Amino acid sequence: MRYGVAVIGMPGSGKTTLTRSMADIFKIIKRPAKSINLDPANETDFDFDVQSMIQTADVQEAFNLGPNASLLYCLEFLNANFTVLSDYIISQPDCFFIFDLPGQVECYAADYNLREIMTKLQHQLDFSLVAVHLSDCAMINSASKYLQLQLSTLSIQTAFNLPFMNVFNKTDMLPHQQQLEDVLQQFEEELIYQPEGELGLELLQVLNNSGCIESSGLCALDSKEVVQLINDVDNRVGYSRGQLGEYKGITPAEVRQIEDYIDRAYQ
Ligand SMILES: Nc1nc2c(ncn2[C@@H]2O[C@H](COP(=O)(O)OP(=O)(O)OP(=O)(O)O)[C@@H](O)[C@H]2O)c(=O)[nH]1
Ligand SMILES: [Mg+2]
Repeated sequence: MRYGVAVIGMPGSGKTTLTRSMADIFKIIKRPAKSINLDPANETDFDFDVQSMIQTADVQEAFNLGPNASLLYCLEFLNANFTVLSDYIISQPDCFFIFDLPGQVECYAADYNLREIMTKLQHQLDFSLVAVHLSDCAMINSASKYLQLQLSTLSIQTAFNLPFMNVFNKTDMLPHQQQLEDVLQQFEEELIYQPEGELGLELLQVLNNSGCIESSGLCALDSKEVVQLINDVDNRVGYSRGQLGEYKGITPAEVRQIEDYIDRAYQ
């Protein structure tokens, strides 16, 4: 069994920041981990980068395509050449994998390649995966935006055949240090006053009853919050600390130090 987390979400929501924060914490807690960039338009500096296979700029030029169509082309190419990715993963035994995925909704709503790639990871490489879906708190400034965002998240969730964690990132950007729950509650109450009030409320009820859009908050720049997220991810994928042999060859005092570091995230 292999373990990993797929970080998805809208452009600019903090996927790459979270990928890096998790990789940094894995170093501190001595968990062997690899970061995999599956976004052909991302920055570089990953252990495996899809841009070593194909680049959106080249595709745009070669086929005279726009940025979105060339992104979809790259994902199709990656899917067709999945063995390049799988060979890399197989060459890295006993590692936890963090996948940084593209943010454009087209990749999920109107295309099947990312879903197929995730399914291949599960079925061909025996991955236990969870999707962490990020939304940007700063983007939800009205009740109707909130509803829109939750519906779009639901559509992405249904496009993926994976356990799903819906996370509002950048909680440090909430105005006047408000709590996320209060902000979301306020939007839910405000929905009644929207022109499409009844429809909005009914949609919200469907979302709540389905239980699939349970949200939590995060600041991807705060290491304590990222440690807590990692613990939630571990629970969702069924990973127990130490399982990848991260505590082998270190002294009991060093193990204690790591446990203390993790415990401090909850204080
Ligand atoms: N204040 C704050 N800024 C954040 C947080 N997470 C990410 N950012 C910032 O948000 C910006 C976008 O972050 P990225 O990690 O590049 O977002 P992304 O989702 O990878 O973006 P794309 O790959 O372009 O879709 C950067 O300036 C980050 O520093 C957070 O929790 N709080
Ligand atoms: Mg990114």
